[in-house]
Amino acid sequence: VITIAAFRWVPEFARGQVRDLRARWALEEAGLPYRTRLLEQGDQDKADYRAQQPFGQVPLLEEDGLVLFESGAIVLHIGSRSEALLPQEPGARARATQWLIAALNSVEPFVMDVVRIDTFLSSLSNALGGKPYLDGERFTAGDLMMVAVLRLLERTGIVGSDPRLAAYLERCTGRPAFKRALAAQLADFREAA
Ligand SMILES: N[C@@H](CCC(=O)N[C@@H](CS)C(=O)NCC(=O)O)C(=O)O
Repeated sequence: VITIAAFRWVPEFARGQVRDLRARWALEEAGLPYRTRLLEQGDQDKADYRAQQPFGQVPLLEEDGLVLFESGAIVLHIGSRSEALLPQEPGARARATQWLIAALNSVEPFVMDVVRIDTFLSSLSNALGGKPYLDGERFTAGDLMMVAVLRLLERTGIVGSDPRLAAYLERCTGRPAFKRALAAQLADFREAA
């Protein structure tokens, strides 16, 4: 029977998102029974697990001596046994594989950046704390660059969801020097139009 390695414990926010779900879902679609090997804290760094999964991650599939890691490889392997996941017809099979690779290679890296942005922005917000600027009472080049970067998110509403960062952004972009710089850039574009 197929065994899928998964973590026994993860923080609340990760529950329902850990990548062994991809393997479990594929097995459910394929109608294949499986059992789990639940890793205790620290198991992922032990030599025996690393010998099977070099990166110490989940999922890992084991079946009759076959050991596979990478959720994509696992789903393709399960799919090779199920028309529900990978059609027999070669063109349709190739297209299903194409979309699986698109998910992992073209879309997932950007999605993961969005997932991580919350952590980084709340750390930044905590670093700012109740101060007007990152280093305290006075504006520095650090604020200039931080705000130049945060402004890239202007159209997303992400910064606006943190009132402290939103106020910081307003404070910095309200500076006369910023307004002059922005007006000058936009004027150059207007002239060129
Ligand atoms: N590319 C791998 C990524 C696996 C992965 O990131 N697994 C996470 C859980 S969702 C993990 O094991 N993280 C623990 C760690 O990296 O130490 C896959 O798709 O299988």
